[in-house]
Amino acid sequence: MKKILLSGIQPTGDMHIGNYFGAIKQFVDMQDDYECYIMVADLHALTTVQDADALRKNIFNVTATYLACGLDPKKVHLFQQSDMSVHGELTWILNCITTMPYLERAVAYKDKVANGKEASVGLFDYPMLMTSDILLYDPAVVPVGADQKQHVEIARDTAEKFNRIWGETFTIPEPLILESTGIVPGIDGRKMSKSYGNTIPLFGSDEEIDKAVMGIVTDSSGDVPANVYAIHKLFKTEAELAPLYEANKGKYKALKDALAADIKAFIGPMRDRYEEIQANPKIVEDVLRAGGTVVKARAQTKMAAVKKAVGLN
Ligand code: AQP
Repeated sequence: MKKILLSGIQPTGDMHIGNYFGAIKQFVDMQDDYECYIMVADLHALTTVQDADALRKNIFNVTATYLACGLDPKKVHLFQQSDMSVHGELTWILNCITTMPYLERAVAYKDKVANGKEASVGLFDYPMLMTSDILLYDPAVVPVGADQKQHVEIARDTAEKFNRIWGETFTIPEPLILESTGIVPGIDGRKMSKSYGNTIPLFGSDEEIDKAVMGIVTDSSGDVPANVYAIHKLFKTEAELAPLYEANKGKYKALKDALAADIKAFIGPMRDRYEEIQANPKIVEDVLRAGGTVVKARAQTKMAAVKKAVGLN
């Protein structure tokens, strides 16, 4: 029997190359070796996207991105989180064994408060919903970017706590974070993030890719523009890059042009497929419907076991 893998992406906006290298690429690389549950985390997205048309469009686009990047719905269970009402049901049970001070230590929540914003109850409770997303499928691994490590640790702690109180019910999941792509830098050198406005779009037009690459922040103190090189390493090996950077010492424009060309060559075939899917929306509808049916049966079976364990049956 194959080990189980679970992960997901929030439909909160256009996918960027950080989402691809930090998460989606792992899903594609692992789909033959694991039984994969990959979701569109639309309930999580509600903490930020509160425009119904925009959310629908984003859900479609994340699913289309999964398919365009090479996830095969015949091998992978692709589903929409909100189709599984048991994720919310389990969240309530887990809320009841989780303390407020414990969740107050969650980085996403702390960052928001530190930036002077009022966090919604949904954002505060986000780690518990994510814990439910994970535990319902008993995954051995959860491939994520480094920013999500703490959330997987919360899932581990909560599974252990549940098992202590009510008996062995959940598998303890492991985060899977690749050192090379755990934090993909954005064009300003910080972590690439939609909310920082420092992204290179995954399926942008050539012009959008050129514009983002030309905007990579460089300083004139050395031969190699560090931010350009850090992103370039995602697309070519260091051995492949060495002669290019040697021949173009200090020529930042030439190096940016080479990076933009490499990004376009790499993304081109996936972008073509993405555009085909955009022109044929039924592909996405069919995939989510079929995935949802299979996943629902599994999630409900697990939830029945949880209810029995806690005395709610
Ligand atoms: N820069 C990144 N490097 C490595 N991994 C990344 N991920 C996101 N950005 C990077 C990983 O992509 C997956 C999906 O993440 P998400 O749905 O939680 O989106 P996100 O992390 O919220 O993406 P953003 O762009 O950073 O959104 P905002 O700005 O809204 O917070 C996860 O596995 C994540 O680690």
